Amino acid sequence: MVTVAALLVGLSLASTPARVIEITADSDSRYKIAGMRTPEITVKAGEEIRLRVTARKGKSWNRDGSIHGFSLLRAKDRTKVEGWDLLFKPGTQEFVLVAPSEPGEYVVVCTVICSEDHEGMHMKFIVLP
Ligand SMILES: [Cu+2]
Repeated sequence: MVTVAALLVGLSLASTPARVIEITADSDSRYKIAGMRTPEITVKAGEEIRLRVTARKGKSWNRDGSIHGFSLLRAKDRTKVEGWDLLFKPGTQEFVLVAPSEPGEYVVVCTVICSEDHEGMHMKFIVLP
């Protein structure tokens, strides 16, 4: 029994798969997360994230076929976080990303004019120390 327990601990330390965060970029120009009335993403600084996105077409989209975007901005000055400027095609897609190293409040904004309600497509993003 002792041996088995030690083995299990060893395995859990050795493999730390990226946490999966599932969001929907919906046809009504809103981000949605299952179980949350107001979608919000919380991560740890420097954490590896697997972002799984299901995108549904709104009333308009980009010429390259992108139907919604996801750009991470620092809340204090609205500057973009490098590596977090994504574009979505219809359907489900995954992105492996590294959370910002600086804890604080961020905001996700859509970068595709996806409908007349596009300006309302944003959500809070918190980075914990
Ligand atoms: Cu959008």
